[in-house]
Amino acid sequence: MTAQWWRDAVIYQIYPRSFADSDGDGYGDLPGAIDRLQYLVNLGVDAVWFSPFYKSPMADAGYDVADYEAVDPLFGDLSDAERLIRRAHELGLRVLVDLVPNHTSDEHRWFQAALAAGPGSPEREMYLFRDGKGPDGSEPPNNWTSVFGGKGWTRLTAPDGTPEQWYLHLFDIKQPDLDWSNERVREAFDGVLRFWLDKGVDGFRVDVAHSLVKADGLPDFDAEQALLDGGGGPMWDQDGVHDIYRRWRKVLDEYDGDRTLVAEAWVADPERLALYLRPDEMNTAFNFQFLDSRWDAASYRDIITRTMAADDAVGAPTTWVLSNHDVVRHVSRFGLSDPGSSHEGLGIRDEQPDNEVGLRRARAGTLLMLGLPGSAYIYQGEELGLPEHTTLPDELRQDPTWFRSEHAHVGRDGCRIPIPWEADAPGLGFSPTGETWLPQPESYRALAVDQQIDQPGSTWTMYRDAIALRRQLGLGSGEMTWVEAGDDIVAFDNGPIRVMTNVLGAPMPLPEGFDVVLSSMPVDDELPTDATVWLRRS
Ligand code: ISL
Repeated sequence: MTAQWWRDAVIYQIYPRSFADSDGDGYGDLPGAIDRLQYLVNLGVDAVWFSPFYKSPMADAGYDVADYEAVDPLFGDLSDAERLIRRAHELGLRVLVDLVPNHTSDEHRWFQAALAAGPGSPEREMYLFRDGKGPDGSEPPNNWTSVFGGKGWTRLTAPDGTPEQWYLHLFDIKQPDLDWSNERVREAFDGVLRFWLDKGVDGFRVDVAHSLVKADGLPDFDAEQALLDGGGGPMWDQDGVHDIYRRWRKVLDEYDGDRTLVAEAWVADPERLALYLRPDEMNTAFNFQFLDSRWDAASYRDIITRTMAADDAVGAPTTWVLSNHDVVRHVSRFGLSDPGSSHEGLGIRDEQPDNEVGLRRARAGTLLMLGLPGSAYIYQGEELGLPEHTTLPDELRQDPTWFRSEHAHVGRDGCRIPIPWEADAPGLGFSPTGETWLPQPESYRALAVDQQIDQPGSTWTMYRDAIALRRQLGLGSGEMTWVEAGDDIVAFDNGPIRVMTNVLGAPMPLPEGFDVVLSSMPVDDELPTDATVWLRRS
């Protein structure tokens, strides 16, 4: 593999509880994932990113970590994680793990020690405990809210029943925020990084990378004004956060083999996001502007141009992504009237998506994405064209965003359904007993892996061919130049390939002097609406 492999890699996100179950309890696990690594080799990806598999009470599906250096029994044990890393490397796959530094679980020993030690103790200073406002401290310390809904603060009660201090949680009540101005916290995470680097991981996906540092004094703020000002508020994207990543870069650089950091940072301004990618910080950051885009050619051209320019300015590659475990699957998103409204199941509550249109656009969007220079992320199941599960019974929902938003958001369970491996097996082959922690919709049967693998025209085969061709022709490290082809066409050259996506335009004749090497749907001499072609000069 090449040096700085992360510049043009295709990385596959495994959401462990929904990927493959080996022990029959209905939850995916690490041994199940190990058994399926060959599947990823066949698909042709370079690396795998695992969402958290650490010890956790699972209030936020593992993003509430109770021990960063232990595997939750739901997924296996530490020796399974070691075996996974070893086996992936034998197969030529790199491994990224998820790092959740903004908050711990309230069941983490650091938080438990902070509770026991009481106000003013060094243990409490690892988190953001504050006295409440008002004469009896009964008002929260400021007006911040939780991303998942409700107040951003919860008040403690002492063992004798008297109300006590409040602690900040930008997410669930069970996810107290750490105080990153505290050197003890920084040192503790140096240790966590080294623990996994020593085990051989190739890098980390950094959860909510833009939230670790909060503005001094934790000031009240006007959420609407902050949005108008282009920022999210005093808890997001503060300049001080960059010191942390400079420190981590140094830790990673102590290790050989191009270890990498990818930022999950919902920073809307591409120039601000690129600051995370300066040479002494992170290497890549998900381009969520691309994920959030309307199905609109001008919007794609604008986002691609601006992000690549901002990333080029700091010498970083752009990182493309269309789906992950937090957003409505892009087959269904593209089948909605406004694909931009994808977060926490928003937008899908009152409108059933048109998944037929959505799948056409999803395939077109994928060939657009994989034709661009930079790295790209694939979320498990998108290579099968899986839609969102939009008819989950409410009583089965598990995502805290559903509960905490008081059902205003349907939550993220619908994009986290267990993968269908075999059409005719119980539980679609997800687990040996047929158990699945969430039910699969009937539409998943025809989309199962065994129905699509190596089948001409299937979504799986399109992904495999695109990944192979992209590697063979060096598209990931290519130079792209825009081609003028009309308002509704996104068209560019990348090395020997011309990529053309017809976004809502009328069918258009293919340019002369080119052969089709790959297309998102069958084409003769016309490029249909909602389709992408990869062309090569004949
Ligand atoms: O903050 C946001 C918008 O500004 C959110 O979109 C937020 O960045 C996003 O929800 C963060 O997600 C990550 O952290 C969460 C976890 O629930 C998600 O699964 C994870 O991807 C808390 O750890």
